[in-house]
Amino acid sequence: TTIEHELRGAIDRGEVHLAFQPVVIMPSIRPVGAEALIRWHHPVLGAVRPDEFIPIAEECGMIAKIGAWVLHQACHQLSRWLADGHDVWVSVNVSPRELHAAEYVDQVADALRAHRVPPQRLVLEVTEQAVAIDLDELIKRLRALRAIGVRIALDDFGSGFSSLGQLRRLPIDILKIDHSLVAETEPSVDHGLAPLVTLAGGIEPSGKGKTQGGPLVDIVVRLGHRLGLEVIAEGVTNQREQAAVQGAGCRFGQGQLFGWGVPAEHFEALLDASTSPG
Ligand code: G
Ligand code: G
Ligand code: G
Ligand code: MN
Ligand code: NA
Repeated sequence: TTIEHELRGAIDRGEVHLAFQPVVIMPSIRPVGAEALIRWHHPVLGAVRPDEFIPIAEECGMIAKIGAWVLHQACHQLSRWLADGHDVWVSVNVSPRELHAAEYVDQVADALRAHRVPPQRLVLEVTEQAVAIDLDELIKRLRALRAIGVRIALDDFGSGFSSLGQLRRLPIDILKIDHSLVAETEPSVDHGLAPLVTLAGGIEPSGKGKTQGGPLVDIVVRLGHRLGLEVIAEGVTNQREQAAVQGAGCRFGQGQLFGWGVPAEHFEALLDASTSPG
């Protein structure tokens, strides 16, 4: 395809960059991390979405080169922010194909070393699709990655295939709740009880009564905490959803309400603004 052909030179031509989407702690909404998201702007094709080109890169064997580039860019930015004194982490998305490659663990260790990044500042996001390939193989690979000190997040949890039994076996640190479960949250009727949610940071309850999570969000947050995991709600698009996931006990959020992916300089400005006095 045209995309496959053009993708081969995209990195060398400088058409690719990373956007950083803030992960915030609630309710203060301070940015504490960022998810690195690849962006490709082709001079003729325009913006090509990763949904479109990542699967092609996986098929044609280019994902290793792209993944290595993402890892180095992410570590490069992270090292600068840490040097500036920011308390921040960065996550990158890892495709199942990358995880499958025997040399992947060494590549991660090399990137950390090259940029002098403390391993625990890097988070690798793996999806339920990786679980579908070979669970035992995946567990081995994740153990090896955690042994070098990086943290592992299970991405898009609740969107797909993995069973609760599999979740319990996975050596992970963070659970990212899929936006579909977050969108399920809805305001409940007022039973005249005291609100369970402490609304702060200028948030107003929408309508009367407390805002409740959908049943699945409540259960998944509790499950995550029970397994000793940090939990991040993804795809938070409005204040009602924020109040709902907070009410469910979720401490971290990501999504349109807190900001889309932005260039590194913009994310740096957000970090600076959140740590400046006053
Ligand atoms: O950012 P956006 O919504 O366009 O991302 C679409 C999909 O592409 C998401 O599933 C996301 O995880 C994936 N994606 C974004 N950046 C990367 C990347 O650097 N590597 C891989 N493997 N997937 C990515
Ligand atoms: O699959 P993954 O979780 O990695 O996908 C991340 C992508 O989700 C981001 O690249 C971004 O484009 C998209 N995204 C981020 N925040 C929101 C949101 O609030 N709503 C929706 N619909 N998509 C979001
Ligand atoms: O940034 P721009 O004006 O091109 O955004 C166009 C639309 O896409 C808007 O509705 C915006 O909310 C949404 N959007 C912006 N950035 C992202 C992104 O990174 N991922 C996704 N899925 N949607 C985005
Ligand atoms: Mn992700
Ligand atoms: Na997701």
